[in-house]
Amino acid sequence: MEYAAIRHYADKRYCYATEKGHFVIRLEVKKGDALKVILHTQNKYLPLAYMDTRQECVMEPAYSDDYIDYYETEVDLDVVCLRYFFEIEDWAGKVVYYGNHGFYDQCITSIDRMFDCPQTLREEERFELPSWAENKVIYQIFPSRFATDKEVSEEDWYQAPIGGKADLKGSLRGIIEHFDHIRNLGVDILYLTPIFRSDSVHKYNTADYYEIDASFGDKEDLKELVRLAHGAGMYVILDGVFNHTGIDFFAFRDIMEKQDKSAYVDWYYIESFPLVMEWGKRPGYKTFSYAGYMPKLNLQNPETADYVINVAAYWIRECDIDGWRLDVADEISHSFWKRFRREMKAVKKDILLVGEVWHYAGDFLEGDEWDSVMNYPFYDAVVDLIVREELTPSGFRGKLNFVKGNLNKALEGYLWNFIDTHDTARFLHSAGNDMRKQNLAAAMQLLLPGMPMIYYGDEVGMEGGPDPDCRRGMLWDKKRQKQDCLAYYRRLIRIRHQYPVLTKGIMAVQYGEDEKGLLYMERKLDEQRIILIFHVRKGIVRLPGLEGWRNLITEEDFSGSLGEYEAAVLVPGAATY
Ligand code: ARE
Repeated sequence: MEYAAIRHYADKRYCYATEKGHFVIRLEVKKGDALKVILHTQNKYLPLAYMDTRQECVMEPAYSDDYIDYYETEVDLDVVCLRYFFEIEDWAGKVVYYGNHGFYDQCITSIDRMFDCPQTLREEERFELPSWAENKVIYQIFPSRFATDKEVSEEDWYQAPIGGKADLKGSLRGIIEHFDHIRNLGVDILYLTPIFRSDSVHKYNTADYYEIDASFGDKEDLKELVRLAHGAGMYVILDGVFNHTGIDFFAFRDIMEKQDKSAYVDWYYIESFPLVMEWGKRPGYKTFSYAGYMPKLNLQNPETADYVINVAAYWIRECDIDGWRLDVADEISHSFWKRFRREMKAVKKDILLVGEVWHYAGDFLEGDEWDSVMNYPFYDAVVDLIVREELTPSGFRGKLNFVKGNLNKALEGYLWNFIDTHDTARFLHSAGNDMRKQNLAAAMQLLLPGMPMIYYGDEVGMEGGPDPDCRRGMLWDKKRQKQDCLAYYRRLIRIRHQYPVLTKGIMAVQYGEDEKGLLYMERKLDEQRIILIFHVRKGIVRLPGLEGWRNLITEEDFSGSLGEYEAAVLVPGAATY
C-alpha cells in the first residue's frame, strides 16, 4: 500500500456537510491499493472507553481517476465535534489505521491520533447553490454576430472567414426577434458575452459599465429580453468583465489626462509615468495578457472594488438578470470574490455566479466565492478523446472523475460543460468537419450531469476556426443550416429534460472498453434505468445482450451495434418516447 498517496484533511474539501446533520467524508487512496476502507467515528468529547458510541461505516470507491480512488461515505451526525480515523485493508490482507496524518499498525486508541471535524462549523460552511440552475441547458450568444434588426446584406452577414473587426450590427432586438429559435431548441438559459459600451466587436474592453452599447440597443431592450425569457421559464446571464476595463473608461482616461495627479491612479496597476500608449511598446501598467487596451483594475483598492460591486448589483436590480459569468476570474483575488458573493446574494438570493478559468479551479469553489465554473477540463477531455484521439474512454472517465473526486458533490450539476466557445475554434472545425464527431461530443455534453452550454450556431452545424473565425454571423438562412443537426440537438435536449435519471440517477455501472473505443454508463433513479453508450472510434462495434432496449436517439429499437463515432441512449423497451 502506498502511504504517500493516502490523503485526507479534516477541512471542507474532505469533510463537509450537505445538510444539517448529514456529512460527506472523503479519503484518497492510490488506485487499486485498497480492498476495504472503514471509517470509525465517535463524538470527540466522549471518553474513548464509551465503545457503544463508536460507529463503523464502510466507505465506497465513489470515483477513480488514472491514479487515485476517491473513497466516500455519507454519515448522519449530531455532535458538536466529530473525531474519526480510517482503517484500510489492502489485497494482501494487511491492515493499516490512518488518523491525524499518521499510519498505525494497531487500531487507534488515543485521541491525538484521530482527525477532528467541528460539525457546526462545517454546517455553516455548507455550499448553497441556486437550485433553479442545476443541470439546466445554456445557450451562449455573442451579441454582435448573433442576430440583427438592421439592414445587413447577406454577403456581409455570411462572409467567411470573418475578421475580428467586421461589424455585422448584431443587437439585443435581433435576439428578441429570433427568440423562437432559442425557445424551440429547448434551452433554459441565455448567456450573453459583454454588452456594455465598448468600441470593439467583442466588448471585453469596457468604456462604460452603466450603459449598454448603443449598437446593441439600450436598457429597455435588455429589460424586454429578460421579461421575454422569464415569461418562457428561462433565465439570462451576463458577462462581468471586472478584471480590466477599456482605455476609454472614465478612470483610465482621467489618468491619461492628469497622469500621476489623477485621483484614480490606485484604480490600476500603474508602473511608471508618463503612461506609454504606443503600439509595439510595453505599456507602463498591468494589462490583461499583453492587451494594452485592457488595463488591469486594482480591486484591492476598496474604492475600485465598491465601484465594480455597485455595477454588478445595479444590473441585477435594474434588469432582474439571473447571473454573472465572471471574465478572467482566476486573476482576481479570493478576498474580492468572497465579498462579491456576499453582496450579490444580498441583492438577489439565487443569483448564479460562474467563474471563467481554463484549469481546475477548486480553491474558488468552496462555497464562499462562485457557484460554478466554465468546465475547461471537460472541454479538454472531449477534444482529446474525439478530436485528437489521444485519450482512451477510460482515460476520459478518469479526467471527469478527477474533477468529481476533488470538488464538492453539490457542484456536479452546475459545471458548465461545453465543446467550444467564442474563445476556441468551433468543435466541428477542430473535428475536421466530421458531423458525426460533433454529434458524439454533443451527446456527451447534453446527456451527462452539469450545465451544458451550447455555443450559438453549433446546433445548425456552423463552422469556423479559432477566434475571430469562430464568431461568424449566425446561420439564419434555413438552406445554410444543417437541419438534421438541429433536429438532433433538439432531440437530445428533450431527452435530457424528459429523463431526470440522466442527471439525478446514481451511476450504477460505468466503464471504458478501450480496445473497442467504448464508454458505457448505466444510471438508475427509482424505477427508471437508462444506459448511455459512446462509441468514440472508427468501425462498427457490436453490443450483444441489449435486445429489447429502445434507443432514444434513433427512436428505434436498439439494433445491437453502434457505428463510427455514435452514441446511444437506451431505455427498457416498454418506455415511450
Ligand atoms: C485577441 C485576438 C485573438 C488573439 C488574442 C491575443 O482576437 O485572436 O489570440 O487577442 O492576445 C477578448 C476578446 C479576444 C481578444 C482578447 C484580447 O474576446 O478576441 O483576443 O480580448 O484582446 C486566457 C485567460 C482567459 C481569456 C483568454 C482569452 O485566462 O480568461 O485568455 N478569456 C476571456 C474571454 C475572452 C476575452 C478576455 C478574456 C479578455 O473569454 O473572450 O478576450 O477580456 C491557455 C491558458 C488560458 C488562456 C488560453 C487562451 O489555455 O491556460 O488561461 O486564457 O490559453 O489564451
